Amino acid sequence: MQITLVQGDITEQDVDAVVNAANSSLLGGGGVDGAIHRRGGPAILEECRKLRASHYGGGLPTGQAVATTGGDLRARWVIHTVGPVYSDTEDRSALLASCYRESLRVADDLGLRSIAFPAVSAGIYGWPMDDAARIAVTTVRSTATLVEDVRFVLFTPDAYRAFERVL
Ligand code: AR6
Repeated sequence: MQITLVQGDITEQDVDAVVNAANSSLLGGGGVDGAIHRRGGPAILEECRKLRASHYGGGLPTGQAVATTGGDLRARWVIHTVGPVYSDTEDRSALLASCYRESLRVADDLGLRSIAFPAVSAGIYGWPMDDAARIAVTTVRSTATLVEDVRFVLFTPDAYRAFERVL
């Protein structure tokens, strides 16, 4: 597996799947979630609503992942995962690691070769970037997968540098 770092906008990536740092409602939000739904168009939300009705009446649990169409994105798929909200008092890193593992498992189920991840939980959900980067990279490295190209797409220079230090 090759791991690469990109500074930029995940919605522009030419990969099989982009991962969305969603919330359990799957119905959109701010940050990377808002950007993906804006650029990908209404087909993504439509599939999210269907998934809620068919499988996730109570919402997608934290640490799990599920795929929809990529709509108008270059990526054919969006894999939605729900990161944990950062906590000072409770160690939720296993849930954050699960987001990366489960996203790769969904990609494997679909037979995908390339995937782009944002820094899940490291925005609105408040996870310190250095720690989020460490969990992201170590989890992806230690996951058995057929995905060959894993791209971390970091929105800011600070986030890029945090991932660079870990790599
Ligand atoms: N491309 C790549 N990275 C981005 C982009 C983009 N277009 N936009 C933001 N980021 P966040 P979370 C970075 O807040 O912390 C939503 O409302 C951002 O700078 O998107 O998991 C959901 O609906 C940060 O480094 O996700 C949830 O309610 C990283 O992506 C909640 O936010 C993640 O920030 C999830 O919060």
